[in-house]
Amino acid sequence: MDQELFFQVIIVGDTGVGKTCLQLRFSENSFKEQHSVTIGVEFGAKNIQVGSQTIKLQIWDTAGQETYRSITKSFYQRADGVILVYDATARHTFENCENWLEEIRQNSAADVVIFLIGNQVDLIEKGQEDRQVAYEEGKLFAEKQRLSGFIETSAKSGINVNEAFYEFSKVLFERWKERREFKPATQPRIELRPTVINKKKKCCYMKSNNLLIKNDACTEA
Ligand SMILES: Nc1nc2c(ncn2[C@@H]2O[C@H](COP(=O)(O)OP(=O)(O)O)[C@@H](O)[C@H]2O)c(=O)[nH]1
Ligand SMILES: [Mg+2]
Repeated sequence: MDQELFFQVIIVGDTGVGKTCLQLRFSENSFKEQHSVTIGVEFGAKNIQVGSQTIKLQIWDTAGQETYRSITKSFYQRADGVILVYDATARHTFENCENWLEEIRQNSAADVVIFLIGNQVDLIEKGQEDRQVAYEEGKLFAEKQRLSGFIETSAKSGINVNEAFYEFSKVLFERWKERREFKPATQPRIELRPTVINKKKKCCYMKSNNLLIKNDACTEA
């Protein structure tokens, strides 16, 4: 049997878009009507089967600090994947996705897998007038930003939630396989050394405004 693979995933996005509910729907298949601000670090985990491969996804929920630049760097650094969520019935949460992406890219690993989710689409089924972000807009944004996937979900009804996490796991698995195949057997060692300028004869250089500059008047070889 294949070894179990373990991936850490974080969910980010504006407050109230349904991050905690998506995490709960996925890991416990439950839904909370009452909004409670997530305090501290919460996570849920679940196994997903991709072919013969078992993948354990551990989903970390934002700790009630859903403003840009307030989530700690370590939160991003340990993530194999990031799920960026907006509420399809609240346009400003979609517009903020650009800021979120900037923050994700500044703080995460270069090859982190990023998925975009437009949540709360159960509200739209009742009447399209509640929709504030077209499906095509979400899709176009994900394509332009070269994200690994886009899907619309409802944490309340459960629409597409398992599908979203399944697709996400597939991409994480593919990325893991690519990394394993292309990793050289022995990593080339690149050592960075500070430039040693003071090894030169002292008279060749002089100090000006705290800068060490070449002294053209120096006659020493
Ligand atoms: N109708 C509907 N309400 C949702 C959905 N997801 C979350 N909510 C509600 O939106 C509010 C915020 O959800 P929460 O998961 O706490 O948002 P978070 O701040 O992003 O973690 C709660 O009152 C939820 O019941 C959804 O898919 N559909
Ligand atoms: Mg929350």
